Amino acid sequence: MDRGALIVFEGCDHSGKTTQCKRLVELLEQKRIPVQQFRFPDRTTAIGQMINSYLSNKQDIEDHAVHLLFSANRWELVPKMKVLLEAGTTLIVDRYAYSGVSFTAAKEGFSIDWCKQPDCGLPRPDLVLYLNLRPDAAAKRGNFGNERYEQTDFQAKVMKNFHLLKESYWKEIDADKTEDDLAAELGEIVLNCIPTVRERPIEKLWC
Ligand code: NYM
Ligand code: MG
Repeated sequence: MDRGALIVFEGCDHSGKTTQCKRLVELLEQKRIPVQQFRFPDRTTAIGQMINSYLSNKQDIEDHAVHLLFSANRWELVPKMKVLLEAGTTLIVDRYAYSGVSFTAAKEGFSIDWCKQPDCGLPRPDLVLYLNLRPDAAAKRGNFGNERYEQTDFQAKVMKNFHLLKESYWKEIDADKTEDDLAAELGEIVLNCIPTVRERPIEKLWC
């Protein structure tokens, strides 16, 4: 049985990740390619609900502890992700461990290296689509909301961290274009990627 591809979207807020994930799922469905969408944090689980109350400022959680909760929220979905991948379903994932590391490492006293440890061994994406948007272009797309981390100076640190995490299987995409143009560009990249992973084993992230 040919496996599906694990495709992750990363990028700063307002870069268009969520919209483009949805467009991509629609495209694959149209082409009858088995696909399922994931998003992290997945706020529907018990751990995800703790993360949600933290992000919406209803609850304070110590910085190391919340980092581990974000990671645990990925690990709890791994069995489901693996079953789907092995059954030939392509997964389109809105944020992953790179957001986990980039956001926590933007806080005082956290190294990139420490932040990576809990996510070591997660299924390694076949492709990371990093949507790159300058902060001024992102700002034009709307104001930040009220969630924790949604401040310009913090986001600038997050963006620097993302750039430190780039690997060979990342594609950096200029997101400063129309939704349709971006969707067409991403669609082509993903349709080319899926057939190339069919017989490749699923690798482990950061180890
Ligand atoms: N975030 C997301 C983290 O701090 N660590 C993580 O591991 C992940 C996956 O949560 N500001 C942050 C990034 C976002 C926030 O994400 C919620 P979204 O995509 O707005 O639901
Ligand atoms: Mg958000």
